[in-house]
Amino acid sequence: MTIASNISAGLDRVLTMELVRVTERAAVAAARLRGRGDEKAADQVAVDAMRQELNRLAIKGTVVIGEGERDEAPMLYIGEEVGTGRGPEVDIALDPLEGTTICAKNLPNALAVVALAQKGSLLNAPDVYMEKIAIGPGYPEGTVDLDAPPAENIVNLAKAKGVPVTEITACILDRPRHAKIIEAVRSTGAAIRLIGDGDVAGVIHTTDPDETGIDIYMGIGGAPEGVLAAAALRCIGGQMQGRLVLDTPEKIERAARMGVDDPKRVYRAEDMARGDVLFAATGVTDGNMLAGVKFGRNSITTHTIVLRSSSRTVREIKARHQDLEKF
Ligand code: VTB
Repeated sequence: MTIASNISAGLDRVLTMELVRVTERAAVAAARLRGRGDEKAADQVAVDAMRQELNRLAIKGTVVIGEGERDEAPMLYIGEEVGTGRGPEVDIALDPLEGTTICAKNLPNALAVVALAQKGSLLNAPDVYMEKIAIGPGYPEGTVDLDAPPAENIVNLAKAKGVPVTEITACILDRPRHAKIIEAVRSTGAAIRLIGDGDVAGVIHTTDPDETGIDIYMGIGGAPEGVLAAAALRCIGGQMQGRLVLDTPEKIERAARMGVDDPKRVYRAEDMARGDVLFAATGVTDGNMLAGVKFGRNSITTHTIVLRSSSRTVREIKARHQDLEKF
């Protein structure tokens, strides 16, 4: 298949498996620094490892969601070109260590994450906040709405799920800015799982409530994390809405430079990650969906989820790595 026909037919299937190596390597590097209280060091090794693996892929890739803007991030900055340069032109969203604090404290759900899409199909979100709401697959369109009161969303979700409100659990970042949402959700009788960080995992967890215990994600988190979560939801199914928090002229201007012409726009998952999307996440610390990296005497075990939007395939890959020199 030629590169041109690859693009028109979607992304090369082989890339799905190649992407697994990218997050595996980043996760193993970060996991070596779990629980050491050093966020920066854990992030740095994950970035190095992810960049090395990305540069092995047969793609002409551009980082659109990365470690920051060029002047503030020496590696995997927005606009950095990655890959061998021979292959399809793709956009990449990444977070080599989503949940640096979680990793430093060795708490659940730190992930290494990457999403890949055809060029021009990922929202180029500035590093600002995003209001988010997400639920898993199987609910009628419009079951929840970013602009509806939080209590109403919870009640509508319970109805759509066919359970009492008390059986609904919302995942919310534990931040003072969420005091009102937390109060409103609790007033319905629903439960809340307050998380310290890691809202990419929080959103993904809504796709499998039986496994994770999470039905809905609500609240304000990072916009780059929002695009990554949207990419995952595009592949698994589910509904998500997000709106950039552009509360100063400077942020509006910065977003405009990145192509955001309507600062108040509500993006659905399919607006943030369009077309054929691949997504991979490897557990760094043990989590509700993915096990963390395990270091054995003669092997290292990783647990990865790898997804593709066009086929909606959800693959879980538990890998035992025995060539330890590579890590
Ligand atoms: C969330 C969380 C991330 O940033 O997006 C959060 O998922 C939002 O920012 O893991 P604040 O910490 O300022 O609330 C992280 O915590 C870090 O990127």
